Amino acid sequence: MLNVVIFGPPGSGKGTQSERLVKKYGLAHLSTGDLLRAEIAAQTPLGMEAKKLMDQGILVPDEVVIGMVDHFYEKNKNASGFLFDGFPRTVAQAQALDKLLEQKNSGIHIVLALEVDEEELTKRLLNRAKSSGRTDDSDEKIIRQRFEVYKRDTTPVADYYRAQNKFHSIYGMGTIEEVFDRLCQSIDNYIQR
Ligand code: B4P
Repeated sequence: MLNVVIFGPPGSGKGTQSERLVKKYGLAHLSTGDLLRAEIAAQTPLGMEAKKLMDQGILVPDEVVIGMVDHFYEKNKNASGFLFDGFPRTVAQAQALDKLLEQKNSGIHIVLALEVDEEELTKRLLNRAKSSGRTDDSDEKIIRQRFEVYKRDTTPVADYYRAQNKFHSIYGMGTIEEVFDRLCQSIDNYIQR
């Protein structure tokens, strides 16, 4: 079993790279952003509540996200491994994930953190807004708010995994293929060690 976390600020390429990584390594793709957007599209009460927060660039409450992750994990429990994309985003989520995996006699093996500067992140998000229609991408003020939330709530997650010796920093600038190659190199090194 291989359980990977892909980590990084908004627009760093987590979703983009995850799509490729799950194909190459045969992993189940758990994207909390995609799960939340599916709830919004289905107009569920959870989705309606989440939309209000996401449109402001704020995180959805931990208990809501953890509940969704539990459900996804149960549905895919026979998978040969998971790629966690955009989750965990807080230390409480990281602790809940460790607990969930522990119950299944498993754990996180490797955390890959994409490093991209803010100017490039803003460019990518504004560019995505043109085709995705995502409200959280279209306004620079909301984008800045997402960066602030990331620094305040999500960067402590990096220390959480550093303390477990699982954290790997990956240079996330350059083409999608170049970044993909760097990610694969880290995973392959882990598998072969
Ligand atoms: P997410 O859906 O997780 O997404 P993201 O952080 O916006 O983007 P990602 O890093 O995946 O970027 P992508 O590859 O698409 O989160 C959205 C919101 O959901 C959060 O703000 C929060 O409110 C909520 N949420 C999600 N998970 C949560 C959790 N666990 N707890 C609480 N709340 C949660 O790349 C962006 C763009 O860049 C794309 O257009 C892509 O084509 C482009 N791109 C990618 N790599 C590139 C490269 N190398 N060069 C040029 N362009 C590139």
